[in-house]
Amino acid sequence: MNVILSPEVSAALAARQPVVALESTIIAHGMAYPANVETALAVEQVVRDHGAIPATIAVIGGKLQAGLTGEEIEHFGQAGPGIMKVSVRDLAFVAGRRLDGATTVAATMRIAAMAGIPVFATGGMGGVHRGAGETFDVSADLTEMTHSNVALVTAGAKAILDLPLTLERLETDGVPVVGYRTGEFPAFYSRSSGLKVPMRADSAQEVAGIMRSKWELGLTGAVIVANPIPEADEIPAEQIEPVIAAALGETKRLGICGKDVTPFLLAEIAKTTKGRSLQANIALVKNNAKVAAEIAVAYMA
Ligand code: PSU
Ligand code: MN
Repeated sequence: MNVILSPEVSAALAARQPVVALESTIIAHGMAYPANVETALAVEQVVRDHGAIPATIAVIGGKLQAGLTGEEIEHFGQAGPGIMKVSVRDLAFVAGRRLDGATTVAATMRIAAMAGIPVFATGGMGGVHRGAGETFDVSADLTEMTHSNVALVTAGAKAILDLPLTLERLETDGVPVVGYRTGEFPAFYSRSSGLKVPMRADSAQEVAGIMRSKWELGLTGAVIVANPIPEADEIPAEQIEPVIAAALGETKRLGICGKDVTPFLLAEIAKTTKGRSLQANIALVKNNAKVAAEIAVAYMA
């Protein structure tokens, strides 16, 4: 096993108990301190409250780890952008150099699959960026969906991305996108995007059934569970759209590219909305953790 499991995660997997993987880029690069640490710990508690064991995934001193201590989460939160954002491309580098790394959806999925953890909750997945025809900026999260047998619970994808092109790419790659109690692909801060999902499920048991069927058939890769933000916490699309457009303009103006794009946009949007986007972000991650725990319980039953 290439992954170091915490004693709790190790015992849970050995006993075939439900486990939910969680990412660490959201801690180090997705939110500011101390909200990032508070959220990471609260999300772990939500997973526990719904009958599963949380396994926050990161690279620590070059070791791939599933299940972090409170001190380790605090370290990632405090160090923030001082810790490298690690996608699949970067795993060999941080491992070889014995560095710490905050894992993106792609890298977290890969490590979860190595560890045998089939369910993963995030906030929002990466996707095809607006203007990708020019920039070629397509998140490695999408590539990973064809590789790792993990169900990813996500609040759709943020409207900083080109959502129609993201869905096109997933269709091409043969990745099922299942609307969870919705027929629409959610747009992270907003419940609706106007885009249809190709399929829906109305219970954790249905999702677990799709996961089993997919992998029993030898169909490699992810099942995306698109779970909308709770109504009470959503920001209507027409309110958030100008904020996103302005943030995208700033990226262009400052020449930000590569892996810096997503963290920059998140921080800009949080600044402009004076924390409202952060509040929505926290609410949707918790909601995803709850649904992921329920799916993990159903999958293990
Ligand atoms: N979307 C969010 N919050 C996040 C991210 C995406 O709403 O924190 C992070 C995730 O870790 C995701 C990564 O995997 O950004 C995608 O980065 P990129 O676009 O550089 O692939
Ligand atoms: Mn990118």
